[in-house]
Parts: sequence; C-alpha cells; structure tokens
Amino acid sequence: MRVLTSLLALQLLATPSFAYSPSYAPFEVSCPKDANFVRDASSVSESEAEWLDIRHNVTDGALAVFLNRADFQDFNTQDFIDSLNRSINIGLTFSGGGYRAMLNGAGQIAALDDRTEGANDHGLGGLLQASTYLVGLSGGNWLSGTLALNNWTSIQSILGDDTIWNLENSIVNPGGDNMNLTAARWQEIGIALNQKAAAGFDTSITDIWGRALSYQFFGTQNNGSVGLSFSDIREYVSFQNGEMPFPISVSLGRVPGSDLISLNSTVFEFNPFELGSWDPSLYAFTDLLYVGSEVSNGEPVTDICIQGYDNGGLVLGTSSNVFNVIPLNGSGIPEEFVAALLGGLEQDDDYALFSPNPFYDTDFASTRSIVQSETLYLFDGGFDGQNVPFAPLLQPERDVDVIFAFDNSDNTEDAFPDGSTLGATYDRQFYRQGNGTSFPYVPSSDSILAHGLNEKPLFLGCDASNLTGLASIPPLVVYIPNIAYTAWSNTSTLQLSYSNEERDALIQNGFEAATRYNLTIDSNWPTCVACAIIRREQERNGWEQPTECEECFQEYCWDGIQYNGTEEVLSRSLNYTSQSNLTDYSSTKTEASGTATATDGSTSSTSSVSTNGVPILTPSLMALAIPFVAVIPLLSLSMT
Ligand SMILES: *[C@@H]1O[C@H](CO)[C@@H](O)[C@H](O)[C@H]1NC(C)=O
Ligand SMILES: *[C@@H]1O[C@H](CO)[C@@H](O)[C@H](O)[C@H]1NC(C)=O
Ligand SMILES: *[C@@H]1O[C@H](CO)[C@@H](O)[C@H](O)[C@H]1NC(C)=O
Ligand SMILES: *[C@@H]1O[C@H](CO)[C@@H](O)[C@H](O)[C@H]1NC(C)=O
Ligand SMILES: *[C@@H]1O[C@H](CO)[C@@H](O)[C@H](O)[C@H]1NC(C)=O
Ligand SMILES: *[C@@H]1O[C@H](CO)[C@@H](O)[C@H](O)[C@H]1NC(C)=O
Ligand SMILES: *[C@@H]1O[C@H](CO)[C@@H](O)[C@H](O)[C@H]1NC(C)=O
Ligand SMILES: *[C@@H]1O[C@H](CO)[C@@H](O)[C@H](O)[C@H]1NC(C)=O
Ligand SMILES: *[C@@H]1O[C@H](CO)[C@@H](O)[C@H](O)[C@H]1NC(C)=O
Ligand SMILES: *[C@@H]1O[C@H](CO)[C@@H](O)[C@H](O)[C@H]1NC(C)=O
Ligand SMILES: *[C@@H]1O[C@H](CO)[C@@H](O)[C@H](O)[C@H]1NC(C)=O
Ligand SMILES: CC(=O)N[C@H]1CO[C@H](CO)[C@@H](O)[C@@H]1O
Repeated sequence: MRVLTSLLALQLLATPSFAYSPSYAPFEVSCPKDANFVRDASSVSESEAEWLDIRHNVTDGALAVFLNRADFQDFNTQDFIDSLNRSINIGLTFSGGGYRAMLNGAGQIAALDDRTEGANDHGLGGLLQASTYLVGLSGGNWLSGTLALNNWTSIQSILGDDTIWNLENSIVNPGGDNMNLTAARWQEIGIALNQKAAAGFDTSITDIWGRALSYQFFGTQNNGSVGLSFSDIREYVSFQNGEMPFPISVSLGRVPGSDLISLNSTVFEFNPFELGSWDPSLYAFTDLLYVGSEVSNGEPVTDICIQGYDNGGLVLGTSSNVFNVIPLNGSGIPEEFVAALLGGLEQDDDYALFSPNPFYDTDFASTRSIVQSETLYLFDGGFDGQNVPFAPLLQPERDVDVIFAFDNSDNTEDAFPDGSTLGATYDRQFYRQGNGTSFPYVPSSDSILAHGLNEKPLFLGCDASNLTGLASIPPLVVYIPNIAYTAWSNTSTLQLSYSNEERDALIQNGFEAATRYNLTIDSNWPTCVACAIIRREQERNGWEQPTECEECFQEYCWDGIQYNGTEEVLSRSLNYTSQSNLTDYSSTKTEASGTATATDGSTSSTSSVSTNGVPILTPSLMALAIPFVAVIPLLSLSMT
C-alpha cells in the first residue's frame, strides 16, 4: 500500500518566490482536470514553443552583437539578420567524463559567456547568450545543471562562491579530516532516502548519489537543496525571461538485469517541461512536473497526483550514475551509514528507478518493452558510446543550424578524446532508432589521431551540398576537443577531489581550448565561428559566402580524407609540445605514478614545475581510498 506524504508545510526560500518542497519525498497534489500527461514526439511541446519565442527575442539581439565582431568586408550582418524570417538556432553540447568534463566544460562555456572577464576581448563572449539549447550528459550535465538550477549563475560567480563546486574533499568524504561532518552528511542523506521510501517510493543507489552531488552543486543550505526539482527551473525568472538557453539532460533507457547498452538503446532527455524520447522505441514525452503519478496511457488512475519526484540531484545523478559502481563499503563512509543507506538495496541496483513508469501503457512506441514495464529504468547517458549528447539537437523539429560540441572524453591512453563519439552518432542515424535524424560525415578515430584532428577545433558538414545523401541536411558541427595548454586537463574520470587550484587550472585551460589559446593561435577564430553559425542560412538562401569564411573553412573544415591504413596512429592523443608549453605528459605521468598515494580520500595530485616556471598539474591516479580494482573493468567500457 502506497503511503503518501501530504504537502502540509511549504517552505519559502529567501529569494525565490515559488513554493519549494521541504523534503526529498515526492508529495501529493490534486490532479489537473482531464489530465493526460503524455504526448507523442512529433513536435516540440507547446510550452517549449512558447518559451522559444521569448528566448529567440534574446538570442536574435545577442547574435547580431556576436556577428558584428566578425567585421566582414563584403557581407552586411545587419542586413543578414534583418532579412531572416526565422531565428538561428545554436545548440551547445557537453560530454561526460566526471569532474574532468565538468571543469573543462566550465572553462569552455565561460569562454562563450559575455559575463566572463576577458571573454569578449579574447574569447567567444556572447555566443552563450546567442544559443538556444544547452545539452549535457554525465559530467557535462553537472555543469549545465549547476548553472541552470542555480538560477542561471555563471562560472565567474561560482568561482567567487565558496559553497558551489568545493571539491577539495571527495564526495564520499565531504568532511575531510572532520569525520563528524562526513557522518552528519551521510546521516542527512539517509534521512532523505528514508523520507522517500516512507512515502511509498522505491529508491536506488542513484538517489544516494544524486543527494550527495546536490551538496556540491546546489550548496549545503537546506540539506543540499533537498527539495529542489528540475521542473523548478520553470519558476526561475531567468528562465521565464529567456535569459538562459533551454537546458537538456540526457540519459539512457536500460533493461533491468541486462548490461546490454548499445546504439539501439533509447536516448531520454529531461528538459524543464518534459521527460521523454524522440526514438521510435518510445516516441513520447511526459510532463516532468507530474512524474511519479500513477498513470495508464498518460492518464492518472486516481484523483491524486504526485509532484517533487523529479528532484534536481536525482536528474543529474541519473545522467551520471556510472559512479554507482563505486562500492560504498570500505569507502571511508562510516560503516553504520553504509548499512543504513543501502538498507534493502542491492549494490547492482545501479540504474535510476522512475516508478511508477510515466509511460506505462502508452501507444506511440514501435516496440513494447519500455511501455509495458511498471518501472522506468534509466542509466548513464554515455554508455552507448555517444559521450557527446547530440540527439536532442538533431531532431528536425528543433531546427538547429549549428552545434558546438565540447568533447572532454578520455578515449586515448592518456585520457584525451579521439572523437569516437562522433562516429557513434554518425552510425546511429542509419539504425531504426535514428528515425529521420541525420549527422554529417565524420573522420574515424584513427583518422583523427593520425591526422591530428583533435589538436584544434574541427568543422563537420561544411557543405550542405555534400550531405544530400543523408535523410535531411544536418546542422553544421563544430567539434571542440579537450586540448592541454596551461594545465594537464586529462585528469582521470575517477578523480573525485580537486584542490581549488587544480579546479581553477582546468577551468582556465578549458577557456583556452575553446578560444584557440585566447586567440593567440588564431586571432580570426571568432570570425570563423561566425561563419559556421551563418552557414546553413546562407546556403539556404543561396547567398555568397563572405570571403573571410572561405579562408576559415579551408582551415577548420574536415577535408574528407580518412586514414588509409598506412600512417602512424598515435595511442597518445596529442602532440602536446607543438601546441603548448607544457612538458611532455608521458614523462610527468611516469613521475607521478611513483608518488601518487591515496590515503584519506582527499586529493592526491602531485604537481611539478614546467620549464618555463608555470606550475603544472599531474593527474592523481587514485583520489580515493576505495578499492577500485573491481570497478575499473566496468568503467573502462565507457568514456563517461
Ligand atoms: C533569478 O535571477 C533573476 C535575475 O536573472 C532574478 O530576477 C530572480 O529574482 C532570481 N530568482 C529567482 C527565483 O528567479
Ligand atoms: C535536514 O538535516 C537535519 C540534520 O542535519 C535533519 O534533522 C532534518 O530532518 C533534515 N531535513 C530533511 C528535510 O531532510
Ligand atoms: C523582446 O525584447 C525587447 C527588449 O529587448 C522587449 O521590449 C520585448 O517586449 C520583447 N518581446 C517579447 C515578445 O518578449
Ligand atoms: C522564409 O524565407 C525563405 C527564403 O528567404 C522562403 O523560402 C520561405 O518561404 C520564407 N518562409 C516564410 C514562412 O516566410
Ligand atoms: C586566457 O583567458 C582567460 C580568461 O580571461 C584567463 O583567465 C587566462 O589567464 C588566459 N590565459 C593566458 C595563458 O593568458
Ligand atoms: C566529533 O564528535 C565527538 C562526539 O560527539 C566529539 O567528542 C568531537 O569533539 C567531535 N570532533 C570534532 C572535530 O568536532
Ligand atoms: C540496432 O538495430 C538494428 C536493427 O534496426 C540492427 O541491424 C543493428 O545491428 C543494431 N545495432 C546495435 C549496435 O545493436
Ligand atoms: C564535397 O563535395 C565536393 C564535390 O562533390 C568534393 O570535391 C569534396 O571533397 C566534398 N567535401 C567533403 C568534405 O566531403
Ligand atoms: C596514406 O597516406 C599517407 C599520408 O597522406 C601517404 O604518405 C601514403 O602514401 C598513403 N598510402 C596509401 C596506400 O595510399
Ligand atoms: C610534434 O610536433 C613537432 C613540432 O611541430 C614535430 O617536430 C614532431 O615531429 C611532432 N611529433 C610527433 C610524434 O608527431
Ligand atoms: C610558448 O612559449 C614561447 C616562449 O615563451 C612563446 O613564444 C609561445 O607563444 C608559447 N606558446 C604558447 C602556445 O603559449
Ligand atoms: C521521420 C521518421 O521516420 N519518423 C518516425 C519516427 O518514429 C515514429 C514512431 O515510430 C514514426 O511515427 C515516425 O514516422
């Protein structure tokens, strides 16, 4: 029998003017009249469409400012903007890769943000303000989720704030030397889980993980913003005024008891209005606010509905629950709390449970497995090999012109990206799950490594005329990989603690990776970015390409040449020394492996000094006093 808590006490936060749940437990509300929460995926939601009108009003203005920086000689950007009968849609997407992806991504997004010092002068300031969509997965989703759920804060503000992204102590041992604080934290988390369970809802390890993350991302006040929901974003004035791009969090459907995750897995998205999938295996969206209500074919089965199930930490945890495989036993968490936390949970309950399934018995799917299950099982978004989440931006209904894809994956031996995520998304368009989406031709990861294509940004799908063999003309893709300039930004996915210095160094390096080293390698970079943004619209209207853009395309577009089987493919990602003044990574790595020790769950990174006196950081090998031996084989399957 389901026992539900009632919404007796509504607590008002100091600043927000909306009701904020005081508890982790989902709560009862009356169902809206004649409610049906589910719709098919043949369009964007009405709410999204209405919101886009507001956002476009902002992006149109911001885009004009950004394009004016390009200062084209024979192309009038104002005429261009004025003659458009639609708004240009720019999508940003950030890969998984734990804190490495979050921090590199933070620097990359800061480089696009006109609120960042220096971004307008030696970066791409204003591009973020001109963007319509912001997609993240796993670590990239921690980034986008932290910004959105903190009322569209900026990286600059986070760095000046002691309470968000304080990673000096690892998530499992938040008190560091203060074991009392660690114990109190886990006790609080235990209370939260018990509240949800007492209200009659199943919990999984992802609930624990999401709660723990919340203290790092939303601050420690209100028990780590225990009642903050993803759908609360709707209530933020910053969202309502269209000041932020549309935040989307990606995860995967998973069949329980199965390790089978492939390109045919269902890609889910959470956005402020909805949860659902464009894939034919579901082809439906549901109102996120009412997830947790008992429904059949979208209709509530009683008059009582549920809200507060879509907890912000749970959504971010769902996208990143690969970390669930970290064993809690022996992790430094006091024994009694491990027992209390796990309760009846099995350690291999490592997916996120959404139960009851909001899609139970819906009609739109081409296959039945998801809609027949009473529970919806979701898993880390990167496990299908698409570690940069493109899917929400490839839907023709969203009509995206250009995608800026930030890849902080750890594919190579030394944990840099090799672009294999591009190949995965390219392949998926030809499966049934692709369902009319398209993605430009891509170089293989061997080509990327052999031809050094991950040493600078890469444009894909530069000529629409070359893409007519695909289902439709895809957006132009600007691929921006993690590149080391002033910090060894290839830290381990398993590194769970960062000193503030190391954190800030990764963020600075991310800024540099997105800006061609603060425009010192190519002062023309903002112009080239402008060329990529206007490309599809310019092609559609048959306008001449600005002459400046021809040069840019020569420099950044993929030439279409694949690896021919005879050239050298480096297992290391980059020829660092040709790019930066960091000393060779392999030498620092050897040095580091002898000295890094993990004792207390705090950081174990070692630092050394490069030849030019700039301190450089070497990745800590194991930041945790956790027996990882059993974990590593599983993690190495994915790049998340
Ligand atoms: C969020 O930020 C906006 C400014 O962008 C501010 O007006 C508002 O009060 C803040 N809080 C909420 C809950 O929207
Ligand atoms: C918040 O934490 C305190 C202990 O630190 C606990 O007494 C309280 O019940 C918690 N509240 C919620 C809503 O989790
Ligand atoms: C568009 O923005 C302008 C100010 O930049 C504002 O005056 C106007 O009301 C906005 N229109 C809509 C539909 O939001
Ligand atoms: C928008 O402009 C294009 C060409 O500039 C034209 O083909 C299209 O019909 C226009 N659409 C609308 C809705 O006016
Ligand atoms: C690049 O610009 C960022 C942001 O202004 C700044 O923090 C960083 O120090 C710059 N890097 C170098 C090498 O000057
Ligand atoms: C931790 O709690 C114990 C028992 O309540 C107390 O004696 C001790 O002083 C506390 N330690 C710290 C560092 O607060
Ligand atoms: C996905 O499904 C298609 C059938 O639509 C099948 O041909 C293909 O092998 C599957 N791919 C994977 C990676 O399982
Ligand atoms: C685009 O098409 C032209 C002509 O068909 C061809 O020469 C060129 O190599 C193609 N470019 C790419 C990047 O595939
Ligand atoms: C492969 O490419 C390399 C570099 O472009 C070239 O030197 C080599 O001759 C090519 N080999 C074949 C078999 O085409
Ligand atoms: C790295 O780059 C330097 C300078 O551009 C070049 O001399 C060297 O051969 C490159 N090394 C490798 C392994 O590609
Ligand atoms: C590396 O250092 C040299 C000499 O100090 C400097 O001229 C060059 O610009 C630096 N390269 C980069 C990518 O910072
Ligand atoms: C373009 C395309 O193929 N769309 C299909 C996507 O999947 C749904 C559900 O199976 C179909 O109804 C669409 O026709």
